[in-house]
Amino acid sequence: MHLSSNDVPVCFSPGLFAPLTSSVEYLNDPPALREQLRRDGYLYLPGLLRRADVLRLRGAYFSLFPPAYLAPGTRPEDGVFSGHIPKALPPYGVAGHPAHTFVRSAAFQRFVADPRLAKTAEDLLGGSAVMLPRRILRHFHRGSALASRAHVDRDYMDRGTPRTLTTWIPIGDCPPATGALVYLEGSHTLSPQRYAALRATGDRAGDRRPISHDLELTARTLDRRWLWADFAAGDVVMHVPNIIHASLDTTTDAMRMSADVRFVRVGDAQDPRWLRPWSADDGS
Ligand SMILES: O=C(O)CCC(=O)C(=O)O
Repeated sequence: MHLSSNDVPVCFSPGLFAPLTSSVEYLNDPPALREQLRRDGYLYLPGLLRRADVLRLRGAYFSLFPPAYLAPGTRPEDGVFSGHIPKALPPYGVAGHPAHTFVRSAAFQRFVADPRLAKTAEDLLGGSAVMLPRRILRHFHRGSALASRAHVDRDYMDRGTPRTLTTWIPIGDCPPATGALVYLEGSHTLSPQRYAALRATGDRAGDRRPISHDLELTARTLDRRWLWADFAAGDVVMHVPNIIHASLDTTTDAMRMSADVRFVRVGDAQDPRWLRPWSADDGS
């Protein structure tokens, strides 16, 4: 398997990659679930959501695009890229783009309000929780060589409580080649000093939040593996704000679509930048 992130190759070898561990068997045991999260920094919950609900949402989103964007003979819920980007499409995620419209839609709001997500978040946070209103929809197609750089969420939400829980939801099947999320094993236990030097090697001068766009360099420097899964529609991963994670480039015809939403305990300070619906140009 040839993988890359932001167009930088990363070798899919046992020295650099290992599978995520499922915690689905602990779903009815909140103390055990919390212990898994404390230990691993993430919880991989295959099949937490109904596959049909996820695929319906995928279909509703891709129906907002001009038909020429989708491969002939495929359904919107397949989300298969035709290779043709309609000229009239505004830049990704800004007003007028379908992703901007979609996160404000009733269908999306209903989907993220799934009680299974809130219940699991409350079990993990140990009390009543709220979902922050800034909910991100990410969609990449092959050829864009765009992915999320290695980062920790805390660097993007450090004006509120450190007790946050991120939920990453692939909206469709998402194997590594479609651009899956990967976690750096045990990296939530590292002091930020350990990866401070990596930030200087990044490709985003002026933005100190990303750790690196080079996943192989990150793994080798920090001497740990990237944890991956062959995500299917319905799977969910939850993670703590200080685990290093990133995503892979989309190289399949099937497009990568996901949502990431964050929970905090009721009464905890909420970062003011996360109180408005997401827009790709909101600077956060
Ligand atoms: O979906 C991605 O590529 C990044 C998501 C992410 O960073 C997160 O869920 O915290």
